[in-house]
Amino acid sequence: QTQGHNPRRGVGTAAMNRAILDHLHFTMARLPALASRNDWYMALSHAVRDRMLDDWLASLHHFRNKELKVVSYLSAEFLLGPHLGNNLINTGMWDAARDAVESLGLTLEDLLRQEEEPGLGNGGLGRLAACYLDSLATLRIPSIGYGIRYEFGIFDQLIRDGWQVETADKWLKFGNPWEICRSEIAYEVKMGGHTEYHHDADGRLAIAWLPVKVIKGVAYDTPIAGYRSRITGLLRLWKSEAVESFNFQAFNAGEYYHAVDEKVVSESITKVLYPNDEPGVGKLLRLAQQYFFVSCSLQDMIRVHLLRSPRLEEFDQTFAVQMNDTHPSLAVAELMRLLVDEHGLGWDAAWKVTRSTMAYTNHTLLPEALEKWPLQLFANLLPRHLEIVYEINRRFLDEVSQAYPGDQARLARMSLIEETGGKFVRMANLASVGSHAINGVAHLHTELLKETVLADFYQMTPGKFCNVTNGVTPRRWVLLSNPGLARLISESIGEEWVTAPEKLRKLERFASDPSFLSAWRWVKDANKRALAATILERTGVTVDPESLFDIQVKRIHEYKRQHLNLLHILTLYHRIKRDPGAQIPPRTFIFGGKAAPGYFMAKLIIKLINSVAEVVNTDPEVAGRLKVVFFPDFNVTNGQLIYPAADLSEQISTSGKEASGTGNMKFSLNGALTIGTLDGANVEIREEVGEENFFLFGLNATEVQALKKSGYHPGRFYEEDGELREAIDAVRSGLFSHGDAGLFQPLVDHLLYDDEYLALADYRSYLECQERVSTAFRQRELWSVKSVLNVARMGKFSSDRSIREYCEKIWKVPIRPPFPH
Ligand code: 26R
Repeated sequence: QTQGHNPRRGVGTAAMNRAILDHLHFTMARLPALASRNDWYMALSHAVRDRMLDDWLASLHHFRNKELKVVSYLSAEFLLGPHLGNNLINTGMWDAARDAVESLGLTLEDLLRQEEEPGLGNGGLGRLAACYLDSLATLRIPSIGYGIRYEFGIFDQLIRDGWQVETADKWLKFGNPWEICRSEIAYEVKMGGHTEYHHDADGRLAIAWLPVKVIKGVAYDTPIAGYRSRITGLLRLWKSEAVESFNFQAFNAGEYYHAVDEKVVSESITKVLYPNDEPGVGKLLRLAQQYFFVSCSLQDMIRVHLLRSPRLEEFDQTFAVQMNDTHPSLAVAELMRLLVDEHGLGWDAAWKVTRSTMAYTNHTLLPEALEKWPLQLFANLLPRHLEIVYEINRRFLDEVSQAYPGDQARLARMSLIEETGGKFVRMANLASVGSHAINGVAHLHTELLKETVLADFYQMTPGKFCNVTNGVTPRRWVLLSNPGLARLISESIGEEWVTAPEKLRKLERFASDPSFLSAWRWVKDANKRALAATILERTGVTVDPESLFDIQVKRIHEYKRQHLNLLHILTLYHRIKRDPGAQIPPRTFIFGGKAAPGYFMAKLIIKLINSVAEVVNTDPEVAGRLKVVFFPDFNVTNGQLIYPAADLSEQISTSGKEASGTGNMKFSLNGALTIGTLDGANVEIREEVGEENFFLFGLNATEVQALKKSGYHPGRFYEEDGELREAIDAVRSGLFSHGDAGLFQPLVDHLLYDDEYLALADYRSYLECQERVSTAFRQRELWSVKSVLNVARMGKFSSDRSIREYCEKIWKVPIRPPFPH
């Protein structure tokens, strides 16, 4: 080691160069000449991580500071995306790292591509949690994200013969340089068995839970860099292990194999993320996952609290706990158990502090997605928690009947236990009763929540309800993913927008500056060319970067209506075939998204997209005019390439079904215009960017409800609209399935006889709106003006704003002044 140079510190190019070589040697044990790309990636990442440690260790100290309340974000999912690029951006080490890497004869781009992203989430909910961690650290709020260290995250999607094929996501295969295993931070989690009551020496009633199984949870910590904030947040994920209670006295071969079996079962708890983002029948392993991570997290919080104060009645002054949907809602019962059974608090004191600690965010109105666990399954895994749930329920229903005497129906609806045909524990009710605050994730969503799924709770305790509209981090979703746009913006209005996105408004002035507009257009075109190159590489399809890039990327779901998008494509296809002179600007339709492996209709939609693509892309009569692409394996990494390249963002869910959406924000923040319904955050996006800069179509939520109530007959729309009939008939005829008319029959039947999500009802309105899009795209300069105005007016949708609102309305955590630069 060169004298005076500490390879662990120093952020200049030369220091980084030495640090990378140092890690290649001492951490990876490789000679430069023999190093693989992964070796270099690991060496660089370790060098970057070293440089985050001073701030991190200082930040961890905040947990012991009595003056600071810590935000604890409980989430079964964190869809982080790759760390390296983000950490380089947030710490300000990008340029030094790039130059250091180049001085070693490598490129940073290449090393960035080496990282397997941690895909520890399904979609919106998990990605939101990741954006919130970024904002918490940036805003210098002491925080911990608690979750599960899945050994396999969301599956990788392959497309074979047009069908989705799932493969295991082996993200840890080459090692994870960002996590630190803290073997000494570990907790035991009990499962199964039964409870016993006895009187202790003082004659007090004592409760013992005698489990059949005890599992150990070990903490794996990942630092989360704030943007130039000198604060590094903590993501603490739990891995399950067998407890080391091997009985060597009774050792024999049988015992040995039994012990190894135990290890396998214990480790299976955190093996794999459930890929459903729709209802699943109660799966024991999923309930075990939820309980496991909630219990480890709360035990950890109690340990931290006791470092500050012996009084657990003051737990709510140490932590504000946010439950990300109902997946962590067992926290209500588990905190009660820990306080009452393990720490000797009385019920009333424990309940008071539990309630004032907990808050619950709801992320879906789909009734079938509301979690409920079969009572028997719950009882078998968590016998003590069921007793606690019953006691919470008994006291709660007393309050309800006092407030609404004689209202049996209401009592049945609000009960934590569903008893109509099979018994279930209702997790949304548990979360609502156990929280002091309940929030939806967009204005419309919160209103509907109050009118529908949580109406009874709203009527009883309206003051608990509030809205916090979602947001996304401009660091990952502009600065990192769209450096060209970020540079253009910063050159024009300065850099403050990165942490103060309301400053983006200053761009409005440039919307009338022709040279700015052409630079803007140039950036978008470069992004489109980059996407086109990757599309060619991954799918073999050549697309024209001059064409309108019309993109829908998100989980595949009937309520999101990818099939409505398809009906538009089919109609354009027929129009061009019928009238080759039709004035239709060239479009490239790009889809991406995963289907839950057990969701047949979603998988059939993927097959149909690919089948339509095959026909359209090879038909000489539409050559140069229409292209259809299914971009495989949509994830955070691919999103970073796709959002910046969009001209048009498809946000076309049935109004009232999409709680918020966050992809809608990413597109618009990157200069795409939106075609969308009045659903979720689309409503607020349109309000912000101005109705003249947003393509609105379709029924609104009230009209949707009314149409359903009056009896919806999709067949009538089919019969009365010739173009719609033509599109559906083409699918039915086998045109896209090599003559196999049966292949898409289930999808067609679903549309004609059920169409739960009103695709046919919105078809004509959607088509007319798409014509307005086409017309607008022909006036390219005007389109660019709208694009600039979209970006200029998207400041509200920074996750920094969302986090500030959580601090004020829910967590009661002071907002600290911005870090002085
Ligand atoms: C019950 C279980 C199988 C389950 C149901 C639903 C698991 C996961 C989900 C996914 C839901 C909760 C989800 O991801 N919701 C999305 O949350 C985003 C962030 O708030 C919203 O933007 C998006 O509209 C919403 O669908």
